[in-house]
Amino acid sequence: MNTRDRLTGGRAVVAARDADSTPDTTEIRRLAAAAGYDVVGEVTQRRTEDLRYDLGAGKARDLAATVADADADAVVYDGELSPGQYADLLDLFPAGTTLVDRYRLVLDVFAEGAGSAAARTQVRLATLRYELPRLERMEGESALNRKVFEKGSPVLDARRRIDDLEAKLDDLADAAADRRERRREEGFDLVTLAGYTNAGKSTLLRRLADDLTLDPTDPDGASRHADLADSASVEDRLFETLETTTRRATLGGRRVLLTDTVGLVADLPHDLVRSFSATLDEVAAGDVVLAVVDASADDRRLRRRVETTVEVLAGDATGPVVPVLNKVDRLDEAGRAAAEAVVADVLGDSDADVRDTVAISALDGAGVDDLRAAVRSALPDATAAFTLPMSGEAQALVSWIYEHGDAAVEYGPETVEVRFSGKPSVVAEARRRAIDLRDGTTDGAT
Ligand SMILES: Nc1nc2c(ncn2[C@@H]2O[C@H](COP(=O)(O)OP(=O)(O)OP(=O)(O)O)[C@@H](O)[C@H]2O)c(=O)[nH]1
Ligand SMILES: [Mg+2]
Repeated sequence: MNTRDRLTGGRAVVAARDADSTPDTTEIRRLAAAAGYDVVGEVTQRRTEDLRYDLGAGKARDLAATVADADADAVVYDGELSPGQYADLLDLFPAGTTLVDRYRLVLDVFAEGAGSAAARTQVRLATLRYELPRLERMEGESALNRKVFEKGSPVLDARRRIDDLEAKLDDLADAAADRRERRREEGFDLVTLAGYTNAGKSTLLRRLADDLTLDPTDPDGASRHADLADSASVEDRLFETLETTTRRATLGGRRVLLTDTVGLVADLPHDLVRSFSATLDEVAAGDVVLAVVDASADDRRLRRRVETTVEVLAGDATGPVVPVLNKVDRLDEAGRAAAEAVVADVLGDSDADVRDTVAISALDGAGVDDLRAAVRSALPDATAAFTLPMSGEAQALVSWIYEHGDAAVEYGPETVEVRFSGKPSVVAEARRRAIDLRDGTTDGAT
C-alpha cells in the first residue's frame, strides 16, 4: 500500500458516527478544508460501532451512493477505522474513491505543510506508524495465501524505517534540548504556548513578542501590528501552525523565550501526538506553560478541547500551567463566566500545578497585561541584595543585573546597593560575580 504519494484535495463526502448523539461535523469539515478538500456532501449516523463498517451496513451503502451521486473523489471519515473496516468500506465505494480517516487527514495536512527537516521527519514517522498495522494485516493475509515473501517484507522494511526515523528525531530533539539549555544559561526563561488548534496561540505569541509590543506613543505601532491584522483575516483555519517557533518577550523585566507549538486536536491516537514530539518537548521544557483555550466555543466543544489539552499537558508539563481563556471579545459577561466554569471544572481534576485562569482577547489586547503579570509571577524567582564598592566593575555588574531581571539600585557616596530578583540561576550568577568583586557584601538571598 503506497499512500505516501497520494495527492490530497478533490471533492469529498464527510461521514461520521457517534454512539451518543447526532454527529457534529463542523470540525471534520474544517480539517478536510485544511487538507485541501472541497466538501460536497455528508452522511452521519447515531449508533454504536458496527464491526464490519463502523457505520451500520445500510448507512455504509447510503454513503457509497452519496459518493457516486456527488461524483466525489474521497470519503473523509471522522474517526479511526480499523484496517478491516477500512478495506470493507473501500470495497463498497465506486472504484478509485480514496478513503481518509481522521488520523490520515491530519497527516495529510502536515504532509502538505511541513517545511523543516524535523517536521518532515515527524510526518514520515507518523505515516509509517499509521501504515504499519495495515501492512501487517495485508502481509498476514498473503502469508495465509502462501505468498510468503522470500527476503525482506514491507512490514520489516517499515519497522526498519521507523527505527531509523526515531533515531533521527532523537538526534534533532537532543539538538533542540542543547539549544534550550544554552538559552537558559543566557538568562532566558522558557514559556510555552500550548492548546487546541485555532485557540489563538500564534495570535497571542505575536501579541506578547517584544518586537510587536504596542506602544501608543510609537508612531510605528500600527504598522508593527500588521501581522496581528493578517492573522485576523484568516478565519478559523485549523492547523495554521505546523512547526514550533520561538520569539523573545520581556515580562516584568524578565527576558523570556515564548514558544508557539502545533495545535492539538481531539480523538487522535496517542502515538500520532507523540510523533509530533517537538510540541511535547517544548511543553516539558517550559518554565511556565500557557494553556490557551478558545472561550467562544460552545460548552460541549470547549469541554472536549480543554480535556484534550489537559490530557497532553498533564503528562508533560513540569512547571506551572496558566490557563488562558482567549477570544473573550466574542462573549458577554455570562458567556465568559460559563466558559471559566468549564475550564476550572476540567482543570480542577488535573495533577499539574494549575494557576488562576486569565481571560484575554489576543486580538484586541484586552487582559493581556494581566496575563503578562500572571506569567511573570508564575516564573521561578529568587532575590538577593548586595552592597558593592563603587567602581567601573560594579557599574558593569549593575548593567548586567538590569538586563537580567528586576533591579532596584541606590547609589551612596562610595557604594552601590542593589536589590535584585529574577531567575534563580541568574540570581546565583549575580551573587557569584558580586562576591568576586568585593569583601563586605550583605547577602540577603532568599
Ligand atoms: N475574536 C477573536 N479572534 C481571535 C482571537 N485570537 C485569535 N483569534 C482568531 O482565531 C483564529 C485562530 O488564531 P491562531 O492564532 O491562528 O490560532 P492557533 O491556536 O495558533 O491555531 P493553530 O496554529 O491552528 O493551532 C484566527 O482567525 C485569529 O484571528 C481573539 O482574541 N478574538
Ligand atoms: Mg498557530
